[in-house]
Amino acid sequence: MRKTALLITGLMAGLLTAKAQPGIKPYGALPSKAQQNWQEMEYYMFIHFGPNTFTDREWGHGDEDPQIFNPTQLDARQWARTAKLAGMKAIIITAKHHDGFCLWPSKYSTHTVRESKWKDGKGDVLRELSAACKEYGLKFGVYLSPWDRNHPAYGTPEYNQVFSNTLNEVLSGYGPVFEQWFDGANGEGPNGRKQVYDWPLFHSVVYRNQPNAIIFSDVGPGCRWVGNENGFAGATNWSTLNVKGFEPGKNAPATTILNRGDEDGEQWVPAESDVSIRPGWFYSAATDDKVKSLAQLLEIYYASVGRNSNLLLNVPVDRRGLIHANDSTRLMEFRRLLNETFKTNLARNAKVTVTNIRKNNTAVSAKHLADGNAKTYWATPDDVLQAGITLSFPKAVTFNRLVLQEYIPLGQRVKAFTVEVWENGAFREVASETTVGYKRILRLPNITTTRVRINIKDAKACPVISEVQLYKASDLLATPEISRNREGLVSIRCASPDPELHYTLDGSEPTIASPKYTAPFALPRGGVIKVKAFINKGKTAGPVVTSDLDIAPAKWKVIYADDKQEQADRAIDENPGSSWLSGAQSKYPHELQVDLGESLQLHGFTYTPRQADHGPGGVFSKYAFYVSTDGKNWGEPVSSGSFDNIKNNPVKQTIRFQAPVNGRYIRLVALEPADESDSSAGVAELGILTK
Ligand code: FUL
Ligand code: CA
Repeated sequence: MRKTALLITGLMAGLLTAKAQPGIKPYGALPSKAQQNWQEMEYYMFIHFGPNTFTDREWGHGDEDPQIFNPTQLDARQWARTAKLAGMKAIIITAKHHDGFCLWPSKYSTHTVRESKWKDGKGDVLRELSAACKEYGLKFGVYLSPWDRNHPAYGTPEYNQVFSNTLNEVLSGYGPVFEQWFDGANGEGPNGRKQVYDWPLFHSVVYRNQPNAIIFSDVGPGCRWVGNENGFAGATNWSTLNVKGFEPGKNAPATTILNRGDEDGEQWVPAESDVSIRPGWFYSAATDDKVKSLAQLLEIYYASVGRNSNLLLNVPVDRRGLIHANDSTRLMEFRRLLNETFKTNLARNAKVTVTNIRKNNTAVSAKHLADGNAKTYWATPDDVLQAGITLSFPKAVTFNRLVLQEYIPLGQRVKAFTVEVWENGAFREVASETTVGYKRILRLPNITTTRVRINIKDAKACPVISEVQLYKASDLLATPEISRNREGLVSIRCASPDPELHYTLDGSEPTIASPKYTAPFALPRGGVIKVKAFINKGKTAGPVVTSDLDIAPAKWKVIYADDKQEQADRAIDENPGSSWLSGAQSKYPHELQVDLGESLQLHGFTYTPRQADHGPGGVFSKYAFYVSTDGKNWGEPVSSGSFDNIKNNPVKQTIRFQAPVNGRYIRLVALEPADESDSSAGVAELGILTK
């Protein structure tokens, strides 16, 4: 009875609203309910784990002995606990990477945990992880690579059915899956052929089993790759994308488009930024001291979550089957910092006024802008595309972070906005930006003011804004940076005001009692430098920064470059910010020959590719490396092969030889570009390993 009465009142209210309150017409492509929920997750964990963990590779060949997969203490609950404490909302695991190895005992493969040593072949990583996620209240997602370097059927039409059976097995066997991560990579299989993927078939298997799953790929349909593996979305970032005529992989839109989306794009395909907490996607003991610093993680956070993108942060599990303490410690520091930063929303105390308001619509109110609730909003009349929001404070506040949110169920609308603050009787502009989307966070210097004004300068349709928030983040103790010049002089720099830098050269962790850095010092023969920044008389310390240096290139000389010889020196100037690049007219192969000025025992070499900020091109994926005693007779290569995943993740490559070789001359030949259409080869730094 009471229920009915309530229902009737509700209905009547609904009718009244419908009459008196002109609704806001949705604009453009819209998110589904599943996409809205997904967007609110913001931050979750990626886990790369498999045979590569045991072989120190990024891309396994698929011919690895499955017996090598043998984690000694695998504990998926530790992964889930870590993710939970880190404030992440889910875990996505590489159920099958390019090597084809299945982390569950698949019926459709003979290269799985069943064939491994782990738990005598009775284990199932997906079973353990999906249960652990459930226990810790996390969502569970799977990465499955259609590219399979193991499966004998790969490269034949039959494989599409095999892959969809495999998918079906995963998506029907482990409970709800919130995201299906499809890697677009399409390389050769064991028979040397590539596969023509049947995407419509794969998608139908996903939706049949998991109707609410978000499908990730270069072109969605659920969410899209952000165009790089650095975790950086575009400052302008539309959640809409033109997808017609595009496919994941080779036929994907340009990475620059993926990075910012398409204004008025045909479909709602929001960005997901994927990045690893270490240089590579898979665990390697060699990167234990290369876990990203707090400062780097913050850059990533503000460039992803702060730019209308979700953040998928990879935390690779180690050979024990555990998340390494270096990674989990950093994740906890990061969580603490984010919690502190976003604890007190200063806008809650503001009086909010707006220049325009949608009339006769009680759902819309200026108050909703600062109520801390992203489901309530303010909007202008249909024909008003420019409007201002002012937050006024009874007493001056100091802030340095501004959060803006659009109410995305009605579409993404804002094209341009500025932020102004009241100072000495006038408004001063402190930011001029473009898109907002689900969430935009601006980092500003510390500003003390009684009034903050946001001017929406342009929008696709009447702006619908759900939140304006202000925060004050504390200053972060900056991370020291170690660099060495060509002559071997080491400098340590740190941005934050006057930290004391203490360092060690014996591999131990620096304390306030370790030598204090005051001026550059010589380390021409290399060594391990560890540095830590201290403030407050040593009471506060930053993280340890390690640099493992080999012999400095003081005596080195380029004796031959196939092109642009005059710039070849940049490849051996100990400065990764400068690079040698062969001309655009030139053709592969390309090469550099270097005289080391002395005969040395060489254990390997390093190649730092040109970074995107040097300009496009020059990254190569296939190489041959030679060593010679006279610089004339080179013989057979000491090492040749490919740099895995270097196109998308162009980090420094370290190649160790099978056995050490003596010589005075080295020769690096670039055999194939990472990007088929690129004819030039570049080297930011070429280095050697003498240990
Ligand atoms: C890429 C892969 O090739 C990498 O190995 C890694 O899995 C990354 C997340 O996606 O396409
Ligand atoms: Ca350089």
